Amino acid sequence: MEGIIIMLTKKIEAALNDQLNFELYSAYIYMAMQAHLRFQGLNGFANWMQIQAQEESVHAMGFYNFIIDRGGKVVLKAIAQPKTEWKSVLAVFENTLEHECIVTSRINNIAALAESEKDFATRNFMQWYIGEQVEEESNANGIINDLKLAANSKETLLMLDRERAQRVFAFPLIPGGMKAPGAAAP
Ligand code: OFO
Repeated sequence: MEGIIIMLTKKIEAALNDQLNFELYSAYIYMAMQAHLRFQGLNGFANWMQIQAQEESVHAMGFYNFIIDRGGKVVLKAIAQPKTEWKSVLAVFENTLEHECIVTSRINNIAALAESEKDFATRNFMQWYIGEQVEEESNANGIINDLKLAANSKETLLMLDRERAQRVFAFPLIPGGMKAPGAAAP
């Protein structure tokens, strides 16, 4: 059996390619939110979104590399156009949370599919994303709570904006999905 890769089923390969596209779509959404926030002069929140978009690109590459490692074919599809306007900063982050909940249910569906197909390598790979989604939802929720507490206070909004300027990019190390230059193997 040496040298033989246990191939992905067509069903799993399609689901992983769809999620690769959805992660790129996530990056695109957060880039659109970043552009909107920059336009409003909220550079701290925009910084938070820029890092969010960078993380999503790495999440996408995780799927990309995993598909290849399992002997599958990566198929890139068109990325849907994101929204360009939101009525408030709160609306931006409510939209973020809403989007992350959709991502969570998609990730769970792939994990469930992998279990039903007895593809335990894919099931294991999805575990990192399951954990990541807990963090993604909690981060968005935390910012929503802060923004609700700020209510209509411009001073508090500016303070929250400055806080978000502190966020720095940390390369997400996805077990089984990392081939990016400079990324240490986990
Ligand atoms: Fe990829 O975690 Fe957000 O979408």
